[in-house]
Amino acid sequence: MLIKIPCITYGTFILTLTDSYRSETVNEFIGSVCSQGEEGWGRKEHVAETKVRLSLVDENDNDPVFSEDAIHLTLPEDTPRGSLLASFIALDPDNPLSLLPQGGESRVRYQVAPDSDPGHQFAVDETGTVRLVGNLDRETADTHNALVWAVDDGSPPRTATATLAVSVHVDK
Ligand SMILES: [Ca+2]
Ligand SMILES: [Ca+2]
Repeated sequence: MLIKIPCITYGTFILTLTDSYRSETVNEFIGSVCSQGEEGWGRKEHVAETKVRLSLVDENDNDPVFSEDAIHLTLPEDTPRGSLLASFIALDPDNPLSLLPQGGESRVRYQVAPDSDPGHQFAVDETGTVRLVGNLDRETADTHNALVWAVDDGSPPRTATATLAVSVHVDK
């Protein structure tokens, strides 16, 4: 993208972007800077031109986004440990094409919110897959609402939350 920068006679100048560019879509500008001598544009030897390359640094201004905010399951009480229960996928809009260590980079890590799983019965791996890692006991709890966090790698990080709702029944 080429941006226009007004010519100046002499001195220093400050470049100001007057539009709100988003670095998720544009991360580099090339503009021309020129200056004219005291006699104006009539004498080419007093005209100098240089190019300025501007790179935008992405800010982490977007939360990750889950493809599904909630998954509801009904499970038998004797569901074995290690069973795959659900898969959550979250993407981060920040700087999705960049390999530079800035912004969110579209990488997220997953975590089960500790307060939502006091019995440590659910675990999520780096792909967003949730497994049962404890025993289900209908007499202790017949429903569970485990919150899955997707945390981006921005600074500071931003978080999105999805819910895995589980109803426990006795398999007869
Ligand atoms: Ca951003
Ligand atoms: Ca982000």
